[in-house]
Amino acid sequence: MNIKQEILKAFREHPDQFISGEHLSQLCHCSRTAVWKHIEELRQEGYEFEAVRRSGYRLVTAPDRIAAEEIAAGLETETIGHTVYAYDTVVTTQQLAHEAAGKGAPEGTLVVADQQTGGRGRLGRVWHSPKGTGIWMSLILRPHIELTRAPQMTLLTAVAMARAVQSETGLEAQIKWPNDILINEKKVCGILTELNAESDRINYLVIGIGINVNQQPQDYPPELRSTATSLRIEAGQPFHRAMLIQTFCKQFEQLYREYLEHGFAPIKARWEAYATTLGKMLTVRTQHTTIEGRAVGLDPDGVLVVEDRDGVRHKVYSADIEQGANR
Ligand code: BT5
Repeated sequence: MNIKQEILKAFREHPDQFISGEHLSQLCHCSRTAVWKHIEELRQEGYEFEAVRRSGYRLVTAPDRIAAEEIAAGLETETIGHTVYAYDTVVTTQQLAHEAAGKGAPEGTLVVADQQTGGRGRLGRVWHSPKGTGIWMSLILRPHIELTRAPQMTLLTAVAMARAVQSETGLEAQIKWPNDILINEKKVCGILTELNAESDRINYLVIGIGINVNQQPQDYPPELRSTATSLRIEAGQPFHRAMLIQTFCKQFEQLYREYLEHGFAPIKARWEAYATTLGKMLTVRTQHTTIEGRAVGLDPDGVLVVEDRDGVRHKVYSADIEQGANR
């Protein structure tokens, strides 16, 4: 951590409190002049401090930036989010994460951008990623799991994000199989899991996560207005994106550890608690066929099981689903 990160961390740990220049200089192992210089720099970047003689400084507001030091200050994880590459504008964080992983970026590395000009969804679809509003990030992982288990990571990520949303905003999130998070039936987050593998060994996974945080309705193109939402639209207030990233990292790390130690079963149970898909009538479109039926559950590996009108059960590994009324 550099001095600026140490300073921000100290303020995050003591919200609304004054911290003396003396104390900050001890924490950061630097002179009081250096503390003052860094606080001035932070002010230039949009942080607002109140300074009171003899009491010290108090952080009044932090800008909604997703810079690496903003994510590092107050991050409570051991690996997830410890290395962060933060950018203003990129084509897609997925590509940059693949490149970083190819060069040996460690497990838990996050690539984050303020804007994507070529954000992508599954099957070459477009992910709308306007500037300064959402979180567009890709997480690099190197799990020792079989290739066929990779889709479970999408489900795990969805649970981690649903929990993070709930704890940061109080909003109730639901998961639509396999990769959507909904609030009040509108899409607030999408997940795209990509992998690099040799024979049946995973070299690395890149989990792309796009979450709409501070968009207003007019920020969406017309074709998304009836299906997409943001945390701000749902809660009626903006949120600090770096804090949501920190909470997500913490939730993710807990679930990921549980998964590596105990397998998919505990994740499955948690996923089911958030699922909006189960028990519903669905139209399931895979690359080869369309099935209409009721979602009866996940099998132990996380594959969706759909029962059609003739009572035949189909295992659905990857598809788009449209949800209908309860049978
Ligand atoms: C997804 O695909 O939902 C996966 C989205 C992953 C985005 C992240 S952002 C960081 C990383 N870098 C990338 O380039 N991608 C990842 P899919 O299930 O195929 O859904 C795509 C569909 O969602 C589109 O066809 C639109 O209908 C809709 N959509 C696009 N942008 C949206 C947005 N911002 N909010 C809600 N819905 C959106």
